[in-house]
Amino acid sequence: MNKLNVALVGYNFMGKVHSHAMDNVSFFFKSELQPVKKVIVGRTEHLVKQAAENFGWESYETDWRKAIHREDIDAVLICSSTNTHMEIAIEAAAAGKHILCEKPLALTAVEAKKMLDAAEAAGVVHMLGHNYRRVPAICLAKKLIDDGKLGELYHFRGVYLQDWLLDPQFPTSWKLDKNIAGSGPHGDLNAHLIDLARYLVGEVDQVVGMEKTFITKRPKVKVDATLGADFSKVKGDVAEMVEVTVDDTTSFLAKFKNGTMGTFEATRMAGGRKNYEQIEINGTKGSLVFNFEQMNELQYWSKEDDVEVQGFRKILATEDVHPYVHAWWPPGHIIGYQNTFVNQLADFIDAIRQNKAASPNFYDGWLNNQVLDAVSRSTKSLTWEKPDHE
Ligand code: SOE
Repeated sequence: MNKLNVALVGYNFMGKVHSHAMDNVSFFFKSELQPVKKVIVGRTEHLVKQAAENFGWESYETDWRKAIHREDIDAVLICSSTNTHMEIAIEAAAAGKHILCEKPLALTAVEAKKMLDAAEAAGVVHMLGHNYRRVPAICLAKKLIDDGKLGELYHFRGVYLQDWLLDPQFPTSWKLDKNIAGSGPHGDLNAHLIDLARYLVGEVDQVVGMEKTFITKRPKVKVDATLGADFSKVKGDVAEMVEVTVDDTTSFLAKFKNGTMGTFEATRMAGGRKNYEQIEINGTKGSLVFNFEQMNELQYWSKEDDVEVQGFRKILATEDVHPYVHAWWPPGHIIGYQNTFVNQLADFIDAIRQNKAASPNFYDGWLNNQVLDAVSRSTKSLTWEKPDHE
């Protein structure tokens, strides 16, 4: 059994879910290449030390450069804030390490292109962490579309709704700082919708959008409060009020190159919506609906069904014929959020083992960043913008 020695940069939510994937991938996906949790990286020593213990990493490091330049490291998982992605990825590529980077790839398309160029020049495997492509129901949607079951596509309708910022007293965090995150739910959530749209429908030609920050100042507290933080514990600990420099919501219209019309909406202010990522695609012959809150299901309507029984049918993507399912449980036994990261890691390892391109990769990340940037430009120019203007 060959070993793939891994360094993980970041130890919060994404660091945790990628650590979980590292623990489980070899158990469920048999491969000649077995990943090893060598070193986890974070700036704050006592926290990264704790994370190393909790998540079972062999060692920890407070300087990412030291970790990625270690001779024994083969691959780097980048799960730190968006503003750090470019520097780490470029240096990791130059050091010959394979890279799996969280989304959005970079703060801007210009940065993303530099990452792509560096990874291609070094000849390393590069992958972008859009885990929702690894949901069996989404893979099934892709197959149905590719098989022509929807006919010519008319509409893509995507919403990604969360509500964790609804309370104006919810503290600020790096995710609300434009210099660190690039944007708010636009880069955090629309990036996922754009990825699914590019995967299922095709390339985006033009966009026009609007964005708004409803709560312009939020309390700064001594701990970083992001999704999942126990707000009740940090509420009394306010140091000062600081400006929110990202959007609370961004919506946009898109025209795809193949003529499909798209609408997108991402927000953290939709009360009652937790991780409501829903896409609907309508074509000449059929329609599909997927919602991550019921991630094992795909709704399919076919115009070719007898009229008297026509209606959306709920397909459970839990059978051996559906991608990834064979690796998990017997048919009908559902999977969850964390499993998508295991599936993703299995594909990353496979790409390394076979020395082939991963998908989505930094090229996809570059195109995704272009769409994000074009939408942001259009919110200022108040006109249609083309993603390929960077
Ligand atoms: C927070 O909004 C977040 O964790 C995103 O960063 C993830 O990409 C998304 O999958 C769930 O929500």
